[in-house]
Amino acid sequence: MARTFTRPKIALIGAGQIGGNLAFMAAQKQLGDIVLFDIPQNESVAQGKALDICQSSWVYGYDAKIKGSANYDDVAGADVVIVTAGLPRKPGMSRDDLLDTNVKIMKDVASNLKKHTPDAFVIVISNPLDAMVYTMAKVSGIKPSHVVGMAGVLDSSRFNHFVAEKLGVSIEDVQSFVLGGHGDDMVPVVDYCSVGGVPLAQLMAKADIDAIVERTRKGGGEIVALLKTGSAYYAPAASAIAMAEAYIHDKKRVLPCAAMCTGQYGLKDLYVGVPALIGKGGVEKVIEVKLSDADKKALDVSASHVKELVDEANKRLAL
Ligand code: TXD
Repeated sequence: MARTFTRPKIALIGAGQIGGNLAFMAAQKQLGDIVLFDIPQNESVAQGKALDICQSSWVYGYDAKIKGSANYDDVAGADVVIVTAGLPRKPGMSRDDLLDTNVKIMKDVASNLKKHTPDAFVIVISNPLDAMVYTMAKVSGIKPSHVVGMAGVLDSSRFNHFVAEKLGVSIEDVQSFVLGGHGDDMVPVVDYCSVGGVPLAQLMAKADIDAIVERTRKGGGEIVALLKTGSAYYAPAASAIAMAEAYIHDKKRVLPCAAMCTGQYGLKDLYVGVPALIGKGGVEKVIEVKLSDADKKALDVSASHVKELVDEANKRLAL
């Protein structure tokens, strides 16, 4: 019996700034066929972006079916779903300020994914991230290994860029990860940051490291203030694509993601940023690392903020 091969199907829920870039990046990497989905009043934008990306295919040499839609029938059966549905921040807003509006949107999306893509690997990007990924898992009922939040890859990538820029080294040789919530109390774990295998603390003064930690924590707000009309989209899209690729190609990557903790780091039944092993089984393992007392305390503070956000989301879901 000849084997039949089909390309993976990737559904992008939200065809805005990040959604459009997700579609273009996924096409260029030939990750699969793509459905760019948005609400009916924005369906033509989704269709226009999909058509524009199709018309780039000859230049880049990618083969993929790319469709814009506002009909969940086109999303049905997707292998990977990446969710950016929701409002972005404007200057002066915190990620938490988005909770009221975005939890309603996430409930709508999650209800549809429960029906149309119950077996998909779902990557949530919408803010406030830690509450949105929790809402997705709770409402969709999709198993926790297949519901994950994108934040740590972005935050670690920001940290790594600042380190590479300060030291004048290749970004390829900087490794680090960020734990905790996607907020101003996130925890870049400096003890585990290395440059070409050399611990960062041997290469950079503490004051400079502290400045990079602070700039990373405020990295999203820095871009919101510069753009004035929304938040970052290139690096968030690239970060989510790395996670999707790890799943589609069973790469067993170890990436910082908002994953369900079931006791790791002393955290139970909470989505929080941790090192996660991602392969064809989704989040196949949450990796626990030894933390200094200071970093453990900082993680506990960040996790308590996540818990507060989740409590607020639950109040709204109960309405
Ligand atoms: O690291 C991270 N996780 C963050 C996440 C990094 C940057 C941005 N972060 C958040 O992603 C941001 O605060 C927003 O909550 C989301 C999406 O940001 P984006 O910049 O892409 O916002 P846009 O351009 O406004 O796009 C959102 C799209 C828009 O086209 C809406 O029409 C659509 O979402 N939308 C919906 N799509 C489907 N279903 C529903 N219900 C819906 N409601 C709005």
